[in-house]
Amino acid sequence: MRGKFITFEGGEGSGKSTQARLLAEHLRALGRTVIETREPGGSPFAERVRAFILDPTTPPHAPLSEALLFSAARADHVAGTIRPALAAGTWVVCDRFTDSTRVYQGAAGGLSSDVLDELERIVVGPTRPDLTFLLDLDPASGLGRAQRRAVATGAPTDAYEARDLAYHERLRRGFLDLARGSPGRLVVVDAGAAVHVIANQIRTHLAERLGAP
Ligand code: Z5A
Repeated sequence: MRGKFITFEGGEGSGKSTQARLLAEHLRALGRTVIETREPGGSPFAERVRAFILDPTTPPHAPLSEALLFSAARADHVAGTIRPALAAGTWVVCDRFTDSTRVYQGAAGGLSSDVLDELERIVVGPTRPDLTFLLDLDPASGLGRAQRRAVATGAPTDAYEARDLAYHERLRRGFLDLARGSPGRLVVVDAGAAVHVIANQIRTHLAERLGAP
């Protein structure tokens, strides 16, 4: 039986990686085989593209160029990692997917939905998420979390984190608009709550939407 494909979306520091990891651990404890993956990235080629995209020294480029780079990474990730795993009955938990392109390059970058529809048709085809958790958080809090983590780990700020608050507000509105358009797939979760509270809400939503895992 095909595995389930679950994605996490949201702005910077909203806790996607934390919740993706906790959900994967929960599913494994219930006996599921699970892979955790991410975008951009998730395959050797896509990880190389990720390094290029997020490198602060990469020269500025147009939203279309950016969407094509994310799509090049995604094509390899879907074909080489996600599809084979799902076909083998493995559940796939992915940190960001096509909704991020819709919001970062579409809602915030200005690319039309026609272009994004076509890219998804070519790159993703029928491999769509069964369920997506949108971790919704006030951008100032999310950026604060990301900055505290950067100070603690010494990691450099990436090109997206460095953009102003108005840009991050646009991203938040873009994600919430997507959620309104796909209520059957996209579940909005209040990411301002404590980590374990959010994790419990996600498990409850998962069981309601997909049945007992
Ligand atoms: N991008 C794009 O433009 N188009 C696309 O198609 C795709 C992506 C796929 C990838 O960066 C960038 O690529 C991304 C969009 C763009 N923009 N940026 N930046 P990334 O993968 O490096 O970064 P990210 O996806 O934004 O992840 P993040 O900043 O690491 O945030 P997160 O995964 O949502 O959060 P976290 O790592 O789980 O938590 C952040 C910190 O907050 C950490 O210290 C946690 O311990 C803490 N945390 C987590 N949850 C909580 C709660 N509930 N309370 C308090 N503190 C918490």
